Amino acid sequence: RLHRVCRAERPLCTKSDEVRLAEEASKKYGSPAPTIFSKVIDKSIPADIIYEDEKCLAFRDISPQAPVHFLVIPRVPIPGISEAKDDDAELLGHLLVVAKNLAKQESLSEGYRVVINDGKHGAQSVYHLHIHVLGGRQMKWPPG
Ligand code: TR5
Repeated sequence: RLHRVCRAERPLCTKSDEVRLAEEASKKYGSPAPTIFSKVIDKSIPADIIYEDEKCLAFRDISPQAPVHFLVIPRVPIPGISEAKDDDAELLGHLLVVAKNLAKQESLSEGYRVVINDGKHGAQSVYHLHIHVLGGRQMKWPPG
């Protein structure tokens, strides 16, 4: 499985690395209000984490809207896709690659839906960028 335990196994991903990431993020994005996902990242609240690496982590949605429903989030607290910078292209690409690798790992061979909600009209509720991956049932179009 792709699941890797950050602190235990990856010397790159130390506490000071997290502090450095936070400093870089605050230079780039200001200081966005911390969300519940910051607590998932720092493990101060439990989550069903299915994957993590130095740039991102993925965990199961607490209120699944499909038999498989997980979120992929960057470690840096970008509030939403509309606030990502053009030079985040590599990170954004990485999140998508992780999403599709995990979809395969979750056996979503019949297909799946990838969603990013943004802002009020997008019905975003947590202002830490996240990619939803939903699968295991037939999706409909258009979404509500
Ligand atoms: O509405 P948007 O696109 O912002 O999606 C936010 C998603 O975060 C929703 O699907 C929620 O169900 C999900 N969510 C909210 C919390 C949470 C979570 N997923 C996993 N773990 C969670 N914890 C611990 N706490 C939440 N408040």
